[in-house]
Amino acid sequence: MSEYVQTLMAQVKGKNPSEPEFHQAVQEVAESLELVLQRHPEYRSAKILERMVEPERVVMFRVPWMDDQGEFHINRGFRIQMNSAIGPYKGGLRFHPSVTLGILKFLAFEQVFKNSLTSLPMGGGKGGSDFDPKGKSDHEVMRFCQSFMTELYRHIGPDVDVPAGDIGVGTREIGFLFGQYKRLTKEYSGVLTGKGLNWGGSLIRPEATGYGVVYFAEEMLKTRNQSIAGKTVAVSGFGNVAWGAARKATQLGAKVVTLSGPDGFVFDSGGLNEERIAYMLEMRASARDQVADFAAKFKVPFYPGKHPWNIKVDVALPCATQNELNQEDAQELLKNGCQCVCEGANMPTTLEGAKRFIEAKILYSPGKASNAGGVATSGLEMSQNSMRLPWPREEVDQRLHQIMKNIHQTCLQTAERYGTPGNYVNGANIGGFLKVADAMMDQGLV
Ligand code: NDP
Ligand code: 2IT
Repeated sequence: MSEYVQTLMAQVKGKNPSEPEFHQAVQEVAESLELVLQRHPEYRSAKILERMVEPERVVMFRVPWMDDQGEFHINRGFRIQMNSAIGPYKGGLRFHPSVTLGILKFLAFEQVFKNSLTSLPMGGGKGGSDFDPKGKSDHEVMRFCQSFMTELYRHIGPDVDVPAGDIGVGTREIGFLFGQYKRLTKEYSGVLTGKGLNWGGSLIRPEATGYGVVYFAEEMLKTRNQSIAGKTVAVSGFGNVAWGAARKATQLGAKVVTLSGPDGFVFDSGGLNEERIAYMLEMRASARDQVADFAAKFKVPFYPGKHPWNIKVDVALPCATQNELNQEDAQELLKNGCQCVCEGANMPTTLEGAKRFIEAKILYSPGKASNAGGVATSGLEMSQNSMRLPWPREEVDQRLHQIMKNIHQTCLQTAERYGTPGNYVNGANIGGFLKVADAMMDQGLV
């Protein structure tokens, strides 16, 4: 670590104590950016990175709600408006008991670079709550969402800040949030993405993140004259992103042999098929939050409390959550001959894990590049809402595919240009940074 990064990290840690995930995300980016700051001292003297680690605005609020038994509950709501240099704040909402200010700051920070990479005009933001959707009824989720939006609505808008889904927030929650926004503002607008198809949503948005991950993996494999067809693939998670990734990888002829949940992982040696992929949606909707149900239904082995990284696979797609793949897991994957790790989740690999992949020179892409298809398709939803014209499935899918190819090219070319060919982490961080940094320079002291 250079002196510059050390000083920056000391400042970030001092100012933002007890936010280890935020420190981790900043450190990864800062280490890549050293290459840029050496060549462009103007960014350094304008303190662009120092500005980028400070959110433009943080909103934190009380979310009171009542359960079906009449008991009161109080959760905490957040929206981090990180950077609006290239467009309105854009990023998901996460409902999970592990949500803290630091988790959302790491996600908002990542989102700034990711959204820039999509080449669409979107700034970065993230929000959510420590609300636990597990085991809650539809009515309880609705009351929670209505209460959450009753505060959030005054801070967002179609040209201000456009939230979407993330862990624990899917079409059902977006529906309840949208309904409440409309009641409070009298406005029917594209203030949220991930909407239902009948009320302003875009075709392909539910599939987009996972499909994009696989499109990106395919591009990476192409650089080594390979393809995902015929490859054995480990997927973690069983939520929205894991579902899309499993579906597209299977469609393209890969054999997806694992899924995971907070309870452990399943090993399906024959590979998933349509019926099993459809069952992922049922599992998610059940709110039971366990992948053991899959093992019971299809009579495949279940490994409680374990991650799927000790299985022999060609490709790994971590699609569950942050820091789910550590140094030992990385070594295990490498030992078993894994050639490609393409992140679907945000920051699923620890810094040490990522280092192992980079040293081994396998194909390794950070989530901010390979999972950008979700927010890119959110951007396409915003365009369709503004035009008041929906595009057909093929058109959205084609655009998504092209965006993923472009992001891949940006990463590859940028990494090369900055003297680290094949390093997708540097490519993504630098590629995402340059556009935002230039916009900030143009806009004065913002
Ligand atoms: P879902 O809620 O659909 O699924 C999340 C999955 O991860 C579930 O299996 C969930 O189980 C598991 N999970 C969540 N938190 C933890 C935890 N602390 N420990 C273990 N497992 C956990 O979310 P998504 O599929 O939407 O999101 C998955 C990842 O992809 C996240 O990192 C998200 O930020 C990222 N992402 C999502 C996008 C989107 O458009 N939805 C776009 C780009 C990235 P459980 O809830 O029981 O913990
Ligand atoms: O992490 C992410 O990129 C998302 N959860 C999607 C954000 C969005 O605005 O679609």
